[in-house]
Amino acid sequence: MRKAFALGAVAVALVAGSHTILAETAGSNLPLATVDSEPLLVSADMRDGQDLSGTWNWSIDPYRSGIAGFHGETPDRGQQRWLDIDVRKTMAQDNRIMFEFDMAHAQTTALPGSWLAASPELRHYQGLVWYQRHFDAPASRKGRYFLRFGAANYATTVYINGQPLGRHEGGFTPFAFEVTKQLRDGDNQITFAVDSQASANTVPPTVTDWENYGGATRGIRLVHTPDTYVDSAWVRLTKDGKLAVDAHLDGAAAAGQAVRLKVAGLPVDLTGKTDAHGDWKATMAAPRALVRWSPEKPQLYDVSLSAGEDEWHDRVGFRTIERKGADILLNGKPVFLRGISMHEEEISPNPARIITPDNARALLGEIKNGLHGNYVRLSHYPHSEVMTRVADELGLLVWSEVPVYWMVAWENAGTLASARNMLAENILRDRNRASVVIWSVANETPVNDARNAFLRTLVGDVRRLDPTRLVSAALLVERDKGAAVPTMTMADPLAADLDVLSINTYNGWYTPDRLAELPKSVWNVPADKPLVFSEFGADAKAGFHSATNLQKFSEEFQAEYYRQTLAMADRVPSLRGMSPWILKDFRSPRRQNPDFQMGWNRKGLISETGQHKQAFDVLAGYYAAKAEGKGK
Ligand code: GCB
Repeated sequence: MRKAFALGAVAVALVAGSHTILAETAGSNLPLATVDSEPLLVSADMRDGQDLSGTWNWSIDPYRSGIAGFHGETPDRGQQRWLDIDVRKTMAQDNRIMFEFDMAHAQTTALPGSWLAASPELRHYQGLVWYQRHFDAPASRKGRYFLRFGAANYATTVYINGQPLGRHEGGFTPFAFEVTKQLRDGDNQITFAVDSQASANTVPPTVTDWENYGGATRGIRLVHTPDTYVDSAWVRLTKDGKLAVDAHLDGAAAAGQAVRLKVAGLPVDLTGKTDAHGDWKATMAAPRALVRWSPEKPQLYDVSLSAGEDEWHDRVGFRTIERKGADILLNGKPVFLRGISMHEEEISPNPARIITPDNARALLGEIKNGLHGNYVRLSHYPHSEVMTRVADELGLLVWSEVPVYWMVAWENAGTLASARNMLAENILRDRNRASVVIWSVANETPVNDARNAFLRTLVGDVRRLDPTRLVSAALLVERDKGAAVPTMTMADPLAADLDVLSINTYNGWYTPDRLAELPKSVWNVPADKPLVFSEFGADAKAGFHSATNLQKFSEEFQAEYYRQTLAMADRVPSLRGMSPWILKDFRSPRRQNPDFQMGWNRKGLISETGQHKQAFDVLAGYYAAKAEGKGK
């Protein structure tokens, strides 16, 4: 299938990369789904389909016996979990046959959701897990059917009715396989293996500061389309005030197809014909009546694109975002990003990365209504499409990121291909979300030539796939050891390639600086670009108090840290926003102080169960004043 944005090089490098082993399951030798080969099904959540959430059988496979035999060969039949057979019956009928699995009688769990919370013995399991379920195919089928995974962490191999479909790498972006030919009347069986094990070459690699939630963490659906359908569509407002559409059709009637774009409630009726490749691009002057999307008025429109038998739908907000000097302009006006960072983890004592619309609203509602925010950094990887839809709905600007985090294998071609593919999958999924204003390509990566080249390739991809948004990356700064006051300098050559400069700072938490000294900090940064503090924060255990000596981990320390850091921020002339670390306490196995952490990073302004800490009110007060135009 030809894609208008083809990243041909990605597929080639990914296949090559699989021999260098990104994920352990890479050895399975099945075709790898990439943006070049897979159906994109943009806005698939708005299409007809069958939800395959619910009860699935599961079975662990720590030695990956279903992927390869113990000499690396194809696994023998006794280990092939995906076989479409009745294990008990087959063994009872012929005593020469033996299977070391029986998926149909294995224990069950509900998907989507990470296996870490499915059973106590899986709490710290990293490796391969098999899942299987049966479902009835729709009766009297016509058109095309696709098996679409919202995301599965990290490497996934999928089978239907005993036949392999392919595999996918990357834990946070959607992928799909066409199953039109494989579906059969009545009962169908889906099996998939998902391997959460990171390696030095995966993105992210093994060492992070968050829980590695293995498994199918987002929805699985059987999506239905007509024979020829709109595989990708992007509808937007351009900086010069036009409505623009780019679409790509897939199917026998894709070329020379009549297409028509409508926007409910607006005088928009744009017609045209696809070219020989099934592509259509068109623009028109934006109607005067168009209400621009903004955090204050998150106006969304029902957009439809009809093409032959297909009608593609989405709910789209129209706005512009630009950089002008050190300013970020939303709809032509300077905006200050009143934000906070967030992991994809629901409010719960035992989260499993289940992002329902209600869970997303609970989290984002704390930012919008509780903190008086207008912005969220969805760190450190693409979050669920449910989250960006709710951000559109509530009116929160979004920083969207790929997990190029800390120490990535910069020299590995497969790693670069993998990062490029997940970046492309993320952008292509969310280009229609008005909320998303910044694509970030990395977090806290040490400067070196290989890293600079790697990140510049990603920046180039963003500019090609979506020149309408801003590009950033959270950069490291150098601290002047001899200076009397905290003095930091941005010496990263990547700064020249970015629209928004971004710094994470933990002075006063990881450094012995006294909090009262923080406001005197000096930041040497280029003055002609907007700066955001993409992180700052301090741990506090909800309910632990230390009012007199402000001990670390107390709510009082965290609150004072915020007061002083915000006072520091007020003195940085090019500062245009911030996303302190972090909205909610989150699981992190590297955090094991028994009094305060026990596997949780406690930098949340709310606890894992939603309890507000004192610093929440400090930030809420600061943002309320900013929103009223009182702050600087
Ligand atoms: C950082 C990282 C973030 C960590 C945070 C911390 O700089 O970007 O992923 O969780 O610091 O808590 O140390």
